[in-house]
Amino acid sequence: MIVFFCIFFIYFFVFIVIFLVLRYVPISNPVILEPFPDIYPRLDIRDFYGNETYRPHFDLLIQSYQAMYDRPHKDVRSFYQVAGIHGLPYEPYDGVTGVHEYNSSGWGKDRWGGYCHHGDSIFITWHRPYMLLFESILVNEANKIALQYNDNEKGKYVEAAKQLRHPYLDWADEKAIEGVPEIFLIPEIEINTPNGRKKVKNPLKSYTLPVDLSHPLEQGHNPWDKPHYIIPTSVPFTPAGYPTIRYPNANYEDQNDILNASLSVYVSTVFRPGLYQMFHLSEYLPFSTIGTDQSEGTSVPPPPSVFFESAHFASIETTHDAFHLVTGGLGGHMSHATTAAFDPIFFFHHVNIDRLFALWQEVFPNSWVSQNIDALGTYTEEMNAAINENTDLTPFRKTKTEFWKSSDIRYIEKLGYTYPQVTMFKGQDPKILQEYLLNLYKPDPYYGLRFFAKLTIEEGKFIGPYPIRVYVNLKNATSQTPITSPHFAGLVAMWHNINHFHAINNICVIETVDITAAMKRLGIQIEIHNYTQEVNNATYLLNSTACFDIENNITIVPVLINGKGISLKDAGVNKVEVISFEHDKVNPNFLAENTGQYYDGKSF
Ligand SMILES: *[C@@H]1O[C@H](CO)[C@@H](O)[C@H](O)[C@H]1NC(C)=O
Ligand SMILES: *[C@@H]1O[C@H](CO)[C@@H](O)[C@H](O)[C@H]1NC(C)=O
Ligand SMILES: *[C@@H]1O[C@H](CO)[C@@H](O)[C@H](O)[C@H]1NC(C)=O
Ligand SMILES: *[C@@H]1O[C@H](CO)[C@@H](O)[C@H](O)[C@H]1NC(C)=O
Ligand SMILES: *[C@@H]1O[C@H](CO)[C@@H](O)[C@H](O)[C@H]1NC(C)=O
Ligand SMILES: *[C@@H]1O[C@H](CO)[C@@H](O)[C@H](O)[C@H]1NC(C)=O
Ligand SMILES: *[C@@H]1O[C@H](CO)[C@@H](O)[C@H](O)[C@H]1NC(C)=O
Ligand SMILES: *[C@@H]1O[C@H](CO)[C@@H](O)[C@H](O)[C@H]1NC(C)=O
Ligand SMILES: [Cu+2]
Repeated sequence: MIVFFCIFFIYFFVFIVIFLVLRYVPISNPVILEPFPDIYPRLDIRDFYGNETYRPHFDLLIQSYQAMYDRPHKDVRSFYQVAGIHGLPYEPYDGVTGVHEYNSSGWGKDRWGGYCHHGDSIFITWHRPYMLLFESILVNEANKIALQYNDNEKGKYVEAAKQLRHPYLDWADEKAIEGVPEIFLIPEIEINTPNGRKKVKNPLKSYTLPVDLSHPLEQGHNPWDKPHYIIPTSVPFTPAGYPTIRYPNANYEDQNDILNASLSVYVSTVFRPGLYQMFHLSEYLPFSTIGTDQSEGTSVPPPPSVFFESAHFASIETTHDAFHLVTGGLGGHMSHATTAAFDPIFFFHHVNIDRLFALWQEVFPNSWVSQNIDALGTYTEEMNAAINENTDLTPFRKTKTEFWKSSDIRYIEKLGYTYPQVTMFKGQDPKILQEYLLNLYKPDPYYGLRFFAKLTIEEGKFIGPYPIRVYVNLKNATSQTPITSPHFAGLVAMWHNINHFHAINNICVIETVDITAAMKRLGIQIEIHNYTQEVNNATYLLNSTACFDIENNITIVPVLINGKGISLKDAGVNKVEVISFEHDKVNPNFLAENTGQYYDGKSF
């Protein structure tokens, strides 16, 4: 008996030791993310798809996506695993675990359960190695597929695979007004494969889940309840065998007409004005993230000379958020941070975000990641952890024992890719690129002043996602008022505040909506005030009658993703202010920094 117990304990002890060793020793063959040996550009999907020059590259892109889809879902190089890094299923990627044990009931409730960063200073840098990981796995597939072509085509395809970089979707291009490019919408596509020309299933339209994603909801709210699917406002449940979707109807089908129509409105009211504002911001934090701690506290407007950065123009993150919302719609995967990465359009969106980041870096080469707090936590990061450029960007391994850090990924050429506009302006005065970009994304119309509504919104007051719409001179605007109304000026997308945010207090999103185009449409007269003469030097307010008062002229309408309205208080809207800037007299593409003027502010 004693002998039996001894043997039992020895076995038990050995088991425990093996268990502990396995946990702390790196797994034997981890995915090491390596830069490409040569630099090639990531191209605009519209040029890429339409251009004969890139036909072989495109053939490879499609087949490589499919190859990632076809890998077993436990394979770290499968689409499922790589997409699963971002949010759900809150499981370790490639053995990278965090400070906590996996707890399926705890993750994603009290803290964020994915690896991705949002609302903090490494939002934009974390997604850089993420895109590179996806792209390098994709190009690896392309290299293998290229070798399968017969000899008279092989050379061409091998070269194309070497040059292949993941294309981007520029959703602020004027062409986006026409809708989402058809390559993301059509169910089938004809390509040249190693076995000749073929019609294949289009992998850029959707990805079909190999296992259940999320958990079943109440009866009626699950895709299998079609044709009477009641679309949930919460994270959708996607059973194995069901595809990702955008604006689903009761039959669980995409509604591309609604997608196109919504995108069209967002391009001119949110995306172009958003990028235009963003390329004015020289400071890293206001540029990069929505997350600002505390509401600004003071109700006294700052003097015109220091107004510019504190206006907190649209950050790249808020404009990014709006694209998620407008592509997913109610019940679509892109609408939720937890599920977004399973829709293939996510990668075209985030490569575009990376491009905008790279362009912004060229314009402001001395600005870089600053210290910040990760209020949400991630799969590996504690909530409220201090983060900076040396924070590990998990789960992206640089070597067997180290992770990539923001400071490693500052220069894209060192990673083996670039973007056409980065190359075009290399070595020139950054002002020239800035002017080019401001001209490219300049919002209409174009005259002396631009007016902005600045919103301060308390994060976590409400479980999103939800847009907060801004209407001009339409006091009775409600959630029913269409965004095609001439009074609709723009919106702030509250995207990433999912249910884990309740723990957070006093974190405010401060964003600025350009209301100039709506004012122009409505024929509102715009006076230019000479701020040096007419501003009261004690209050910084105009001594003349302000041409705007919020009570009468600005209506803020928070709308649930299912179209229902909620009150300003419930939506966390704390404050609205109206400000203006003058266009530069010499170069009207720029807003002149020291011309900021404050009209009115109202707290709710
Ligand atoms: C196709 O791409 C090539 C190489 O980038 C470019 O020179 C050409 O103008 C493009 N053609 C069209 C029709 O866009
Ligand atoms: C998992 O998380 C939940 C919610 O935070 C908690 O109540 C529970 O005790 C946790 N379970 C374990 C095994 O840690
Ligand atoms: C959406 O827009 C794209 C690009 O203009 C177009 O090709 C497609 O046919 C449109 N689809 C629908 C359903 O409107
Ligand atoms: C709102 O006001 C406009 C004019 O200001 C009017 O045309 C419209 O009928 C009103 N709508 C509602 C729902 O009251
Ligand atoms: C504004 O007023 C200042 C000071 O009086 C004056 O120097 C400047 O020329 C004025 N600017 C314009 C555009 O009138
Ligand atoms: C405010 O100060 C500026 C410069 O300091 C001066 O030119 C202007 O006259 C002052 N305005 C008033 C209303 O006192
Ligand atoms: C504003 O103040 C300036 C300087 O004090 C004065 O010249 C001007 O007439 C005032 N404007 C109005 C509309 O009161
Ligand atoms: C603001 O609203 C008031 C009341 O409806 C109106 O008289 C005024 O013209 C509006 N101001 C602007 C700038 O449109
Ligand atoms: Cu995103």
